[in-house]
Amino acid sequence: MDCRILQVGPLTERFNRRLASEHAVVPLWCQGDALAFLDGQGAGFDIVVTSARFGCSAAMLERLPNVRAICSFGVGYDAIAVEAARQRGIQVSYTPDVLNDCVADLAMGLVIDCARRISAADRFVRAGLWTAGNFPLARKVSGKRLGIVGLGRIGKDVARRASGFDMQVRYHNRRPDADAPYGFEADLLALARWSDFLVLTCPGGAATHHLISAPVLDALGPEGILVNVSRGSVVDETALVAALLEGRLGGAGLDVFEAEPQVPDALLALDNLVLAPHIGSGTEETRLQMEELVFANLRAFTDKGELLTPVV
Ligand code: 8YV
Repeated sequence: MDCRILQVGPLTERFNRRLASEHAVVPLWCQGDALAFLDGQGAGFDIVVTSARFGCSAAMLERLPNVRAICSFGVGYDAIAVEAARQRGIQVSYTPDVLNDCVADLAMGLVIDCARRISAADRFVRAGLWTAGNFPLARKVSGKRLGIVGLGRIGKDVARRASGFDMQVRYHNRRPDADAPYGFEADLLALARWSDFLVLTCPGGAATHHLISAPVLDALGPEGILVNVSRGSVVDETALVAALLEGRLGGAGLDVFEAEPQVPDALLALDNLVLAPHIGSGTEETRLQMEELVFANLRAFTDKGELLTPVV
């Protein structure tokens, strides 16, 4: 089937080139005002190719009357108007599973970096401070208590890694997972009080918006460490900044932010914080697998009208 594809934003050079060589593609980011362009040309597209970052808003979808599939690069689909798509029978695919390892690896990296202060120690050595005295003692990781908010596929991979560090693991979900060998905590505040480390691996979107509020941060407390590899929207960032500045929270490892790539200035000045620029899935190996999965979905749709990894 010949399909006209609207690509919402650029991915890797390799991906952009391959997509353009295999399909008739229009790059939306090169068309000036996106909605004005779609007002005129939107009816000409059958498939949208996008990513977790660029998404596909309801306003865009309204201007794409003939679109039948949205193929997204990424596991999060909070930026895609999934409900509007469902109502119109538009299929949506994403790239689950292939990035679990890398996101879970980064979560553990942030846990260890926050506790052992590897990044801060690196800054200490580079600043020539070692000759003047020893680096302050840090905090142990092995054997500590790790709470997981959102025990999905990535959360389970974090839990397995934490078990390898002899950590105790408990989790908070909307419902207990009968197959999970970890303690379920229905009360998020109780989980935060129990945890030395609270790791966020839940989806973004309206259901989890500001789930991590001032009371949760206070429950985690001045020795507690928050690690966020899910979405910036899950944390009330203003409350987080205040808790860190006032010493009510021990530290944080953040890969995601509310208005990324903007990071609040107040965070940049703090040393009990590890900041990463949304690199959870950002390895050569994983990004290649994510790309391949987008192309496999496109092929399945153009050949058989069915997506391989649909959002359900
Ligand atoms: C993005 C992510 O896909 O998968 C997700 O949900 O947040 C990342 O892996 C990546 O930043 C490209 O948008």
